[in-house]
Amino acid sequence: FSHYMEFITVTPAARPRVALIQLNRPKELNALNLQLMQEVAAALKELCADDSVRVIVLTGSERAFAAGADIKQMAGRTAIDMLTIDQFSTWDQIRKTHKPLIAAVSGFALGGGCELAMTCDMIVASETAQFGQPEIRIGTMPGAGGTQRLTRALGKARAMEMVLTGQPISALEAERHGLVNRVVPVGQYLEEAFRLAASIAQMSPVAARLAKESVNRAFETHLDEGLHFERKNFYMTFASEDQKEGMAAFVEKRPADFKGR
Ligand code: CO8
Repeated sequence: FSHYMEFITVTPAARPRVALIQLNRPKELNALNLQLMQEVAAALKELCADDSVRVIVLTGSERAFAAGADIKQMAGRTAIDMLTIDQFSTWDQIRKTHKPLIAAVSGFALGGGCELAMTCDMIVASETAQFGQPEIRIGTMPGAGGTQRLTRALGKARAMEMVLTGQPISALEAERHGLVNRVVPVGQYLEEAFRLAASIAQMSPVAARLAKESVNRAFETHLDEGLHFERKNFYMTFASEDQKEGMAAFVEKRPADFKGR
């Protein structure tokens, strides 16, 4: 089934075990107003609680993944308005989604749109995708992780150039620098994202959750602490039925049937 919020469309069973969230504010190129972001966070929460969903794909339209924060909504705000609105608590909820989250990006991924794509675990891009942080051109700067995530992905010099000039990069450049997983023709980006999602959806959701947490940890801590964290999560997989099933299936030369227990 499919249910509708005002600015997004959620399809819990878009593919077997794969849900789709589509940003759906086409006239504004999916500009991310506060309500849209709250809808995304609420949808993710619901999909995370649904055992039939193992992987989530987040997409926009062919023309725009998202053209950034809603400039018209932000234009008159004061610093204290921004502080009290505290929109980034919504972003923090999105970031903490424990199921694998894949962005399927076509067209504009600018400002908050680029940051939203980078908040996902992986990015599948169409050839027409462009990634940029144009905030400097409107007298501000990235606020939802752009200066941090671009710098980690592209290195200082390139991130600095993007953030200080506002000049976007193409999908192919983004792929070359490891910002996106792959680039495909525009007619195929969503299918390709579903294909990637389906391959992950076959795995143990317990192992996927612990592995995702561990990879993310690499960005948050030093090596010794990261290795320690990884080891604990690795041990924890041995508490799952899925680990027993996975290894038994290997020995018995049959496909594994992971239950998420
Ligand atoms: N906010 C509000 N409306 C927008 C936005 C936006 N970010 N982007 C596009 N729109 C609207 C346009 O105003 C226009 O509406 P209307 O028809 O009513 O005038 C409609 O979408 C179509 O846009 P254009 O006519 O401009 O379409 P073009 O094809 O000529 O240009 C562009 C497309 C290049 C994407 C252009 O629209 C543009 O430059 N948009 C703004 C991009 C931008 O600066 N983004 C950064 C915003 S700031 C930001 O993201 C801060 C992030 C930190 C916090 C994150 C919290 C969410």
